[in-house]
Amino acid sequence: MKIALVGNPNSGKTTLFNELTGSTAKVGNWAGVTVDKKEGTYKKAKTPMDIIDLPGVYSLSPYTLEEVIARDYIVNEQPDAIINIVDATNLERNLYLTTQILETDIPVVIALNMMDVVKKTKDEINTKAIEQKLGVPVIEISALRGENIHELMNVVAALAKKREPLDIFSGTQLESSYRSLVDLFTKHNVKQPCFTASKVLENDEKILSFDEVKALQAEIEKITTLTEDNEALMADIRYGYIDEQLRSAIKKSKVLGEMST
Ligand code: GDP
Ligand code: K
Ligand code: MG
Repeated sequence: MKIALVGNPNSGKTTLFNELTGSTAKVGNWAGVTVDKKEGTYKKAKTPMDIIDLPGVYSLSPYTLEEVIARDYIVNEQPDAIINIVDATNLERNLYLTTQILETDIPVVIALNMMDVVKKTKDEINTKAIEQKLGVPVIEISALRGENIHELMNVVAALAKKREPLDIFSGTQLESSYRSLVDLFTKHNVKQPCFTASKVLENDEKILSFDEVKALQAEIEKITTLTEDNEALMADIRYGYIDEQLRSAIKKSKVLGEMST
């Protein structure tokens, strides 16, 4: 799972990144430019998380190189979650970026950083109220002191937990074709390999006409023979799945059942 750190310059991104990734960190460059690209792994979670430190930005507008890099990454790479690191001593200005991040459909957790400083001042921050207004978890941390980091990552993991694609093919006559197609598409980095495999088996013309699928046509034909009957066959498999797996959850009222017959 891919987690991106996004925040203003000097909000503590690098401090948090180092705390999370330790010796696993690698520094490179973003393609074609000399802005640092830092990636590493957070190993203390049940599933290790790939962490990427995006360039510090005040906005997601397209004006600076850093903004374009951050924006392109969020839009094109679709991280599983964003940690929006916010300098709690400079809340209003930092939330300007937050509003833009929250306009994407990617899960977001706000890490309210520098809470060690806030606690020394008389400032009060109503974290729960911010959570309620913005509709995302807000976790108070101190990146510098390593405080509350594990709690932050637990919330991130819960939010970003991958949903496994539904598998309706077990025990059906298309099971082995389905598994081979998923392997093929995964190997060739086709997006949504499971969905694509299922749609190919359904003889879905739109999916079959995608360039990345068309390029694999010869290999697809080795795995399965598609005919117009495939659509009906897939419908049978879907209804079979629903009947077998979900029948017990759908209690039909006897009266209604009798009335409809
Ligand atoms: P970046 O520009 O977002 O990568 O920010 P840095 O990680 O470089 O941090 C900017 C400055 O804030 C550095 O001097 C850090 O030591 C300091 N800093 C980061 N996190 C905290 C924190 O939780 N508490 C305090 N007091 N200082 C912090
Ligand atoms: K800095
Ligand atoms: Mg930095």
